[in-house]
Amino acid sequence: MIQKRIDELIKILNKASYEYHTLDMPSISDQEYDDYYAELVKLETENPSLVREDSPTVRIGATVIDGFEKVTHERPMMSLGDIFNEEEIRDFDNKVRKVVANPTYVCELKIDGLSVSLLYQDGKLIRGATRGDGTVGENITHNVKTIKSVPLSLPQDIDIEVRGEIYMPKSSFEALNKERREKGEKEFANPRNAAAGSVRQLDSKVAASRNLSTFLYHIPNAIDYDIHSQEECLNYMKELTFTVNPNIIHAKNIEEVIEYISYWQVHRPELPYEIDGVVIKVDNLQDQSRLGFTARVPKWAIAYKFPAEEVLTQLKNIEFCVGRTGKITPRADLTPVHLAGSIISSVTLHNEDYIKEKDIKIGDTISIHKAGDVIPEVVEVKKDRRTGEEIDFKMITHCPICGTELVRKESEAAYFCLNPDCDARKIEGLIHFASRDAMNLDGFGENIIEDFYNMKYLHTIDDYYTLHNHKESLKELEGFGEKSINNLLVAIEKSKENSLEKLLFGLGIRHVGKKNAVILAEYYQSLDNLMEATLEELVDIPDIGEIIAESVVGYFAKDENKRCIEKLKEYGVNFQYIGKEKLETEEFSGKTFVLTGTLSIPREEAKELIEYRGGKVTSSVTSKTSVVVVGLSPGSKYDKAKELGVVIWEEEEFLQKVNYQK
Ligand code: 0OX
Repeated sequence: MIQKRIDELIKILNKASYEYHTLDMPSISDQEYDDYYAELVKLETENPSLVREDSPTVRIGATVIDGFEKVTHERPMMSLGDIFNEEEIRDFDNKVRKVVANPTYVCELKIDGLSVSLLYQDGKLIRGATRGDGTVGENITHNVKTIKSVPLSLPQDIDIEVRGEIYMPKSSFEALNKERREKGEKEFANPRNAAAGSVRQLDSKVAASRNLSTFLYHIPNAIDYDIHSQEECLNYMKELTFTVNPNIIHAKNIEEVIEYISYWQVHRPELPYEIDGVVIKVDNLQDQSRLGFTARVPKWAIAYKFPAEEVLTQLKNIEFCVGRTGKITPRADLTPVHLAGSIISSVTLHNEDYIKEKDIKIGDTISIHKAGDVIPEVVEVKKDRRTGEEIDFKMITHCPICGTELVRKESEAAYFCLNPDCDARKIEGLIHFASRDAMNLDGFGENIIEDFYNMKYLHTIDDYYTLHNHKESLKELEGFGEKSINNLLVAIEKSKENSLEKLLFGLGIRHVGKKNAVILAEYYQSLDNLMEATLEELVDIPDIGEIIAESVVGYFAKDENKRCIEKLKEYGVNFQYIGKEKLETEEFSGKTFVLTGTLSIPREEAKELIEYRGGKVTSSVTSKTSVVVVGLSPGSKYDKAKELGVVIWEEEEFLQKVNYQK
């Protein structure tokens, strides 16, 4: 009689728990649940011999173990290979296609938790285990039983192993850290660490209090259950009352996979749990078997990882770069790491003061992030990782290229090589002249310029315009043919028509950046006029201060610069301000834009496309922002835009509006 009532109560409570935690569709009220639960507790307390293993009362976590027992997985728990970009996604598809004619894929969100194996015998949960090294894991049954979305018994009395992820929802993670902060306890770095820390507790009360959850995605021997595809496998797990992630899709081809990834890259912040990528799986199980495994990972599945926004790496060395102005910039050589969509192997350390302030040493582990979404920057040194082997930074005293003693000017943090004949300075000056915002000499990369410099074809900027005289010799160079030389010469010819501000910026006058070059070009209209400008006249121009004015006058006073400009004129380089015709459009004119995330075109180019149409680009999102253009992996600006209700254009939409042809 009592046993019957206990059975009834367990059935009601487990069903209610399933509806609440797995289906998200409760059918009884919390009060009703609590009443049934209280009744069950009372009956079990009075009749301890009648307590069932799958009673929801085990979830309170009353078990304390004295150590983690090792368990050997019957089939190894595989990990996944990682990929990071579209090219690698297509490579994966191509490799699959070599074995499978028309593969279709299942795309799953890659839950950032810890893998778990759940073992059921006669429909009852008998063991929960961590992945461990893939072969041997740890028995965490006592903790797994406290997780409300894990069924303690199944609707069928079967023997089965299912695998998936234990995770901590973002909201529980925030609440847990708040509580720990208030108690003065160390906070968890992320939800994954918090989840892992929770299941590695001997006392299951801790795990019970942590509000962990699960998504299941794998049956290792699915074939034995007459399952033929990953999709069927997921459906079968749903039938067995496991929680399966609701955002999984079946993709007909790799294009649909890429679309799914792009979507979740943007919408990831809206999820109540952390994901770190997307898992792509060949759907058909027979195809999976044909593809097989490498030593470590399946060949039929792969993890596309979202670009990390902050990563750790090791600072291997500090080198010194000499800029065109002679400025010496220390640069850190890093162990290459993936960060926000690209591989980073170096980061600027700006100057000596910066290094001292951040207490950076050679050999340190540092965290880096992308400042303004583009340029990588050091966040901090992980001092707790120091071994004592790190080497103190020491600023150099002489130019690493020409050996001239460096000078630290008053009021400047940087050191300078003041030797005007320093090779490094000259090469940097030539590179600057050819750059996109200057004369835009398409095809002139840093290596070509350095080679031409070393071969003495290119020493000063006017030499670009006599390169055609060396065409025959250049053609002999390794890696060059008639076509590539012609392309370079065409780019040079084309540059002769540039508007004055590009030339002015390209001259590399100190303090005359892109913006000041436009101001001066607009004001003076021609280089000849500007060359005659006096200090007094220049400082009268709004936005032109004394330092800039002095630098301009000083530059044109030098004979070598005058000679160079004369030659440019002789070679037919345009000295007049042409300006840009503007194409004002309603969608852009007078509007303020913010760019965020990784765009497929250079940011500068996107900015120009907007400005050309009469829009303005600013760096932060406010209520005055008209449109936010989002690329891949947008950061906080995207969240802010949504919060303020600012119009959001995905990059594709933006490119369509500006008629951009890739
Ligand atoms: C995840 C996740 C991890 C099983 C077969 C190959 C690897 N973190 O969300 N792993 C797998 O698949 C395993 N799928 C996932 N969705």
